[in-house]
Amino acid sequence: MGSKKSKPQPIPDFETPWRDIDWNEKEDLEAELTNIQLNHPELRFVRILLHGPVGAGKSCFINSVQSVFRGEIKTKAFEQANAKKSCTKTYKSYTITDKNAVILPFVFNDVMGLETQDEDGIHPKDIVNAMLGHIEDGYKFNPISPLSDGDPGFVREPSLEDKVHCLVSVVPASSISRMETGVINKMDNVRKEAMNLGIPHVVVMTKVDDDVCPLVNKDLTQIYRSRKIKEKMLESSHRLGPPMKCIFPVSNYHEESNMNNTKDVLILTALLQIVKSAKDYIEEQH
Ligand SMILES: Nc1nc2c(ncn2[C@@H]2O[C@H](COP(=O)(O)OP(=O)(O)OP(=O)(O)O)[C@@H](O)[C@H]2O)c(=O)[nH]1
Ligand SMILES: [Mg+2]
Repeated sequence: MGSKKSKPQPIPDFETPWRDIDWNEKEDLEAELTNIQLNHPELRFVRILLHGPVGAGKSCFINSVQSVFRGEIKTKAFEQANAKKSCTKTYKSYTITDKNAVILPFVFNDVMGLETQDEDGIHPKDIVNAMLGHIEDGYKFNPISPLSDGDPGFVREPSLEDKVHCLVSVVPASSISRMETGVINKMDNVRKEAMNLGIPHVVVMTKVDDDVCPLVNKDLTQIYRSRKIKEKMLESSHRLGPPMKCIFPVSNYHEESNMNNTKDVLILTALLQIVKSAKDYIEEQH
């Protein structure tokens, strides 16, 4: 009689959340972000640069942040479903406003997505140019040749406000495992440049709602009980470099027409860490 092989049981999710999160603190997070004081005469805002693979949800994250602060769905930056090539082609700054149309003390820069092939997607040197504040708003990226001194669109003497104060890598939870080595290597080079410049680096892990974990698909508040999501965060940490405490899972507003408190809290938690890191960087530098 052959012994029956028992099927491997899936590892259960965590009994209690492994990261503390208070789903009632949306207003507190919003207030803290709205009232951030930069204490620097040359700065009205911190500049946050988003980069990552094509279709990761960079533009959607900007739109999601704007939606949270306006309390309704906004689509400032163009997004595209199933884009083969990057939908974002130009360098653009996005200010964020509150319900009274007051400009908040953080600005996002959206860039073209990274691709494995060198002739497609943003040139990694242009991400470094952006970090250094050398790229003029509205510049159309050229994947073949990065911007250099003397080219139209090159800002020779960037101000402190033109420079980037926090680098954010945006990666989808649903495809971090499948991300090509070519793209990972390019992201790694950008991270090294940021580290040389002392610029903080945070990862926003998007698409946690996209069939990654049945528990989270059903109820987003269970995100820090989900073993699968933690695995994806660990994988993001290993593949991209930053420690777990710098990885923030979010579910962007991508299909819904109503606001959702859980999404808001996750987005605001990520944003607060980004803005605080940017502020620390400015204080250390000047
Ligand atoms: N399910 C889900 N879909 C998302 C999420 N974030 C973005 N999307 C969708 O993913 C697609 C690509 O999003 P974009 O914001 O255009 O991605 P991008 O990183 O700006 O891409 P490029 O500009 O083309 O490099 C769009 O259809 C978004 O609505 C998310 O958190 N969950
Ligand atoms: Mg985009």
